[in-house]
Amino acid sequence: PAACDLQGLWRNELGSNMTLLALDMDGTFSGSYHTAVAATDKQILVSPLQGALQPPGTKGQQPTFGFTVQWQFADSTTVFVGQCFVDRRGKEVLETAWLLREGVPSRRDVWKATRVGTSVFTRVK
Ligand code: B9F
Repeated sequence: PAACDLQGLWRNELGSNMTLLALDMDGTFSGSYHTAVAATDKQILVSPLQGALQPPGTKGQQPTFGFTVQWQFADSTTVFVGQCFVDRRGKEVLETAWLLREGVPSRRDVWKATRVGTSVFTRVK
């Protein structure tokens, strides 16, 4: 199969949408993230992301990547790491894991500051 292309519009199992822009020369990229869920009363805002893609090796064309989302409506940051897989029909999926760090008022609250999960993105466009 052809190499995975990160650029485009992706959606995960929660209904969150993200747009990844074209890669820079060095494999870094930017984009935007529109989360479908937030567990807060604050209004959800589309938030910027910055990432880096590992160049695909000579054999595998299913590269790993990471990106950081800087939430615009909370003192919180989510990082995603993942790998882009392409099946024989050319369908791409991003298999990811994430860590969400919530801003807490003091070190006493650090124990509850991190959430973890996995997420699968499929291409919308
Ligand atoms: O809901 C998060 C938040 C941080 C502090 C107040 C609200 C920000 C959005 C996170 C979205 C996550 C999910 N969306 C998605 O597509 S990122 C991983 C999941 N995948 C209250 C305190 C900490 C969380 C909620 Fe908050």
